[in-house]
Amino acid sequence: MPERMTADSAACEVLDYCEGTIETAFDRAVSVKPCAIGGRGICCRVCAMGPCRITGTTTRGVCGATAATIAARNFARSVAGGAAAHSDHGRGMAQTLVAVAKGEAQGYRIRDEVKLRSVAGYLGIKTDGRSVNDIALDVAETALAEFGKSSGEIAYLTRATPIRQEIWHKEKVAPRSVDREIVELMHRTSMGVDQDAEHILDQALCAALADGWGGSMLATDISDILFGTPTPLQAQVNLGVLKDDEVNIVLHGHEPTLSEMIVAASSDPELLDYAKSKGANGINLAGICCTANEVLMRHGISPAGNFLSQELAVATGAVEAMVVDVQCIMQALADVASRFHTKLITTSPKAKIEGAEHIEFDEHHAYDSAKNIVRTAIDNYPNRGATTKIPQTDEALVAGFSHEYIRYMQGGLYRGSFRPLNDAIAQGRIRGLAAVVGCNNARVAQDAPTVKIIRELIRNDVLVAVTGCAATGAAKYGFLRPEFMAEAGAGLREVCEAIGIPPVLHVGSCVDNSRILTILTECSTEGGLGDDVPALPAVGICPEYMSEKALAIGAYCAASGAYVLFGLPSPVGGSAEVVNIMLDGWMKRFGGGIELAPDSDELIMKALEHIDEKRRELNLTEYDPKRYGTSGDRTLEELFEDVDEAALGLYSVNHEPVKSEV
Ligand code: SF4
Ligand code: MSK
Repeated sequence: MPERMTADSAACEVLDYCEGTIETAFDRAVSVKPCAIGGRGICCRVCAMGPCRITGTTTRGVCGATAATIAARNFARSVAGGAAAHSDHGRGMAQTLVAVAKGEAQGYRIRDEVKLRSVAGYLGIKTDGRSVNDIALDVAETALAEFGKSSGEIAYLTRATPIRQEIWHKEKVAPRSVDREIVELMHRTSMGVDQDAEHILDQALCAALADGWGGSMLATDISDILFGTPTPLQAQVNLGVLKDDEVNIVLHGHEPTLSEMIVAASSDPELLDYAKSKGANGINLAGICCTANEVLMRHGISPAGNFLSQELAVATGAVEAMVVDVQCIMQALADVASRFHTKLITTSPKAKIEGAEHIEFDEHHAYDSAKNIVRTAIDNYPNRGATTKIPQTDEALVAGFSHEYIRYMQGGLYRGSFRPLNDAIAQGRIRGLAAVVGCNNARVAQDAPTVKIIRELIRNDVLVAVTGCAATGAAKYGFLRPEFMAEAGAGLREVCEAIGIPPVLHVGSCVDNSRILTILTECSTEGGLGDDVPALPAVGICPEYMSEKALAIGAYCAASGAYVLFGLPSPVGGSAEVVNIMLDGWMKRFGGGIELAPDSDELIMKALEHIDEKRRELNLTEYDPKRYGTSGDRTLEELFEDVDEAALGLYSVNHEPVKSEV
């Protein structure tokens, strides 16, 4: 039975062990039947005359609301929830930056001054002759205003292409501020307000844009300022990263503020000695969900798994503490933890879980909070059972491809640009770009759609960027190793091997989908592939979405001109009108739209068709999978084996052609 629920052999191993004794989300997905009406977006609960379910001969709610209004309202409220979650993360980062700039945040410092200065530039803040802390304070306070101001516009909108900005203004979806647009969306979707599906969805796009180009982008930028802009580094992934002889602390949730301090505390000599005094050989950190991505990208901390692995990590019996902050934390973790010695520790003033121990994190005393948490985990080590069930499964990965690094790797510090990438796309070496993002969902086999889609895309010479739990999913199967080239098409392989990158680039956590907006904008402004995002041979795919945040991301990507495919049945499937607005309607107005298809083969086909259509519209070389033969390093090595030594002299050791004497 576990084999059907996950593609991950480590997860299977733990599920086998849990079967019949420890209940997990994999079991509840079988016992809890989804609601067929709510699942299609046509159950309305916004007033006490309902819930009104539009089914059978019922075509309107008690107030007369139609299926289209109800489905649009439901979708819009999900976007509001998702945008609020990610943007509140961004606000938290800005608040931390205020404290750091004022010298009131214990343990933190500004690690990336270059990024601070470029963010100051975007926000119109002067930097010449000013101290780092002065600039940082202005950046933080201006960023905080981006959440609450009630007039003007989100400042980062100017980072989009000029055409995109014009479209947003013409279509009246340019957001004023994050809170303003989310509040208006909640207002407009309450009983008896906005009752035109397209008009409701416009406000959903507006709130989503406030998240993508506001809250989330600020979250990414300020994280980089405080903790460093990611560059590639190596780690391992999967449950096998837990250690039998060390204190295992799993960091789970989304925000990097506390986890950064725990990383520091875990190498504190005093705590390492304390761990030894309890019989442990060290302190081992691992991550789950997007906290995992944050500490992976900046410190090489290995992820133990993605969303559906959270209970399984505890069920290994080897976790002394699972430390959680906000988002994607299953309430059932407390039950699973109670079956073992594991302490579930909540840390955010925003989130408590019954049965968990609450050690509230305070950024003003961050290092003390972190040490307290690590000490609690160490104290728990002697309580571990005699045997653990850690699957001996892990996989190597390379992560940390910030958009700054992607630019850098294409020419270095002084000549970095997106030109080589655009050229490779124009020549058909790279057929197109795809962002494969999002969650796990217990309704589908963990990782299976994500892995299938990524495999087919790279076989078809599509360069893939991954974020969130899809990134961890891809990593588990080796896609994030530079040596993982066997399955990539010849053109893609040649480009990746020349630069030394894997065919699948780990771009970050869920809030870092904002980095994908920047990458798409850079490709558009570099030239040669049109002058705005809709012209690019590029798609976004979210094969296993679960969270409202994924819908907010899909909405801001669509409004930014991207064609976005989701797996799973449509959450607006009960209204053909809404389905049509979100695809054809948005495509006509914004050049991007959202389409849902539960079948992975269909998603792959639609993605490749879209890429090829965009190539034709740009008059690019027609993509031919055979054009680059069997190009790549292996072919070059074979070539060397076949030629004599004199011919080998045609090449220098670094494979650069040198002048022949002949
Ligand atoms: Fe029913 Fe209308 Fe109330 Fe929704 S708003 S619950 S459709 S009466
Ligand atoms: S953690 S939002 S399950 S990607 Fe970002 Fe994973 Fe989705 Fe949470």
